[in-house]
Amino acid sequence: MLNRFFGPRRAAQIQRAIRNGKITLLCLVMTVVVLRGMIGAGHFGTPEQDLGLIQSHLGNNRRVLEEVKQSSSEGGAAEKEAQTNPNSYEGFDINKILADEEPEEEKDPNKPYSLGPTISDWDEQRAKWLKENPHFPNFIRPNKPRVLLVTGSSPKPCENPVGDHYLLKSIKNKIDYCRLHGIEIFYNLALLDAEMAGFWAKLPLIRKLLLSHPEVEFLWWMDSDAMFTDMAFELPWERYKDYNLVMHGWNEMVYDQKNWIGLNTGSFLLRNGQWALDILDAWAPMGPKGKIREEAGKILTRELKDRPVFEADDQSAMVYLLATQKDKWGDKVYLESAYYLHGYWGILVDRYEEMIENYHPGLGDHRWPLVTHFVGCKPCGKFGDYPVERCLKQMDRAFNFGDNQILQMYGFTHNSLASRRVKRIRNETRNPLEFKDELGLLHPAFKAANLSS
Ligand SMILES: [Mn+2]
Repeated sequence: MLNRFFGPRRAAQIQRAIRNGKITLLCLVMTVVVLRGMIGAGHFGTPEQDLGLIQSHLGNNRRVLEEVKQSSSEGGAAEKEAQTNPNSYEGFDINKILADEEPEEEKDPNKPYSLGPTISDWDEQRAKWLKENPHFPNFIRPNKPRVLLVTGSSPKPCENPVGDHYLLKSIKNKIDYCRLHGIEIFYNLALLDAEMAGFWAKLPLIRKLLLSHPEVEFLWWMDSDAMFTDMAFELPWERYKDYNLVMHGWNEMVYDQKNWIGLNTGSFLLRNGQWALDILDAWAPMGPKGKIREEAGKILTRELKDRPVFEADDQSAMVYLLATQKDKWGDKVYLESAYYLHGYWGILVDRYEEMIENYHPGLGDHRWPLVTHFVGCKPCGKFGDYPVERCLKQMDRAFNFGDNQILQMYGFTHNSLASRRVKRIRNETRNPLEFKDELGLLHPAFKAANLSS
């Protein structure tokens, strides 16, 4: 029988496979299914005959076989079936399983917005907790604070499915950096406070995490549209020992010019403490969506340099807060410009090849930027400020540029910055532990559990 359907050579192979056991046979099932899909049924007998043959050797794999049976309909009906078969993803509409959002409860417009109950003794509460929980120290070593990187995206799927793929690349990129640097990571997909949707959603989230994790010394907020492009750069923690908020920016642009791009809130550090709760409270009032946010947007556009007309955003509000209350906050805010805690993609992405040619990871600045931030690209939204093709192409390049530093640890690299494919950069060895990776990222000193020095 086997000879008739498969030819003598294949029949012999099949008989050997049967002897080798069920696992091998399961692989064969797949092969048969794929071949039949490619060449067309009938050539190997009817589906029932194939299945009968296979089934007789495979008692307990009925489920797999039944699925195979279901998906093996013949001829021109295949396309139509892809649309109607409940097992096919082709014709499925995601909105079927996403429950409609309930209408929001009306808020009293006279009640001032608040992020939560007033807390004024957080430093004391936190100090007591740290004393009682010595196994959760807020410093891993001297000058190595415990850091929680926080990022997230909308609870809904992206407007275009490709956007979700870029979110995946972006979180993979952050997981890599955080693993290498001993940083914890939190990905948020929930809108904790409906009033603070959009760029303001980070505020209630940050407050919640600071209060729930007293062991965290610094919270590092990073937008989903920002990626690490220098995997070897460790932040200069010592420099920030007397500061509570670190953002990329320039003092003159914020305090003198009141320029709305004098700092960037897409990647910043906030030290856990009473000061953080206070500045969050001072930052939040322009956030509630609707009339408040719209009216606040008008003030910000009027008061800040070069700001376009649009509703209040968290970044403009921070510039406005610092510029108008410098005495209150300024001495604890560090505006960093010595390296790219945030780096605007427009001035970086076309220089990656030049950087590879002349420099090396670990510098963090214009020679090898720590972060490339795709401000204005909005890959998950409907409409950005730049051509989609340029955004996605450059996001791929930034991802691969950073990913090459991960792959080199394992002996691979992307074929080019535009390529998903990878190639080997060295041969396998029989003594894998003798190998030291180029950047020392397999066992970097900044990740070591204990430094003797
Ligand atoms: Mn952003």
